[in-house]
Amino acid sequence: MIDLRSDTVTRPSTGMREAMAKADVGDDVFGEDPTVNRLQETAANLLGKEDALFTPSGVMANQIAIRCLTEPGDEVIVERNAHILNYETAAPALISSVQLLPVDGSRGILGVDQLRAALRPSAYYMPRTSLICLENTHNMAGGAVFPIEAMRSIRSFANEAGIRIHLDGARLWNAWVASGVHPREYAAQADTVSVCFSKGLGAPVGSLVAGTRELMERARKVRKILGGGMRQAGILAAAALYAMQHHVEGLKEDHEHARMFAETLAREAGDSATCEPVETNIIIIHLTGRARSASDVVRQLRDQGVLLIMAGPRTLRAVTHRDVSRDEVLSAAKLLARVIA
Ligand code: TLP
Repeated sequence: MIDLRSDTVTRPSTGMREAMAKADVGDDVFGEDPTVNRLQETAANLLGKEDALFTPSGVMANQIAIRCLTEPGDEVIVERNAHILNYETAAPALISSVQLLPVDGSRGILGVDQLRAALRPSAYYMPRTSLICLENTHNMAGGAVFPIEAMRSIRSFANEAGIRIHLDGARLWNAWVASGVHPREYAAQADTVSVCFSKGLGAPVGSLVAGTRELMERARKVRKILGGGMRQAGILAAAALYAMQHHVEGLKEDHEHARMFAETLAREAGDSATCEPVETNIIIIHLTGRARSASDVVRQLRDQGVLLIMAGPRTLRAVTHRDVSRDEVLSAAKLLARVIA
């Protein structure tokens, strides 16, 4: 099978498994796992934040941040196709008792004028806007990189308006590799930032949220409430450390493969499909010809050994990652072109 459903499907590399096996561990609920502590320090330092907290998933990292940056009854501005709005099972309502206000972005990118228009005036009968969530890279916008200048403008608007910012940086590594802008620069535009080690970087489990020491103290408590207090988690933290040290550079190749996938599809499928511009490792494909529904295409491709996911009734998503080769990516694109042409 050529599995392009997500960059989460990768298996730990041999070096990563060795690092996991050798990890020094302790009970992290007591704060005594040396490898978890090392990961949190290393990541906080990379992200230019005072502290960081290891979490089992990206959803938990995002939800902890939202809980720490809002009060019940607040409103949180999100981009309409954001992961937090669409794929986190209404967790902000369940966990933080907040309401999400979706705003249409352009390839996931929000402008200051839009945010200003979405900001609630201060009135007792209205929700209080307290947080903006951004996503970089933006998953459903096709791995789009949020330009650092746009983030800086949002940051200064938010500062003036007294609103805080959370950055869902599940794929901040991809943004770094594609743009050359250091994660510290992106993270500086937000109060909290989440990153994932299990997407693209090949770790089996693990994400992290970073921010001030004070926020991370609250975050530790929220993680415990959510059942995310882990014990000898150093085995997982070792994979995350290994991923940061050894697997970031390889993302360049994933990006290259994604571009080649889109080019091959454009060449072979003619006007049966169009792709969103490819900036990183995600390809969003719109069926534009006579091709049936995206679900039919997914089924037919599966029968021929290629896995993609549906991203809409006539939209598909393919994601390149370290466990698929250039040849596999190219043959998947050719097969897709045959199926839809
Ligand atoms: N995204 C997954 C699916 O849930 C769609 C994927 O295959 O892309 N933020 C962003 C931007 C994400 O893309 C994801 C995962 C998460 C957060 C959540 O991470 P996990 O799955 O570790 O909770």
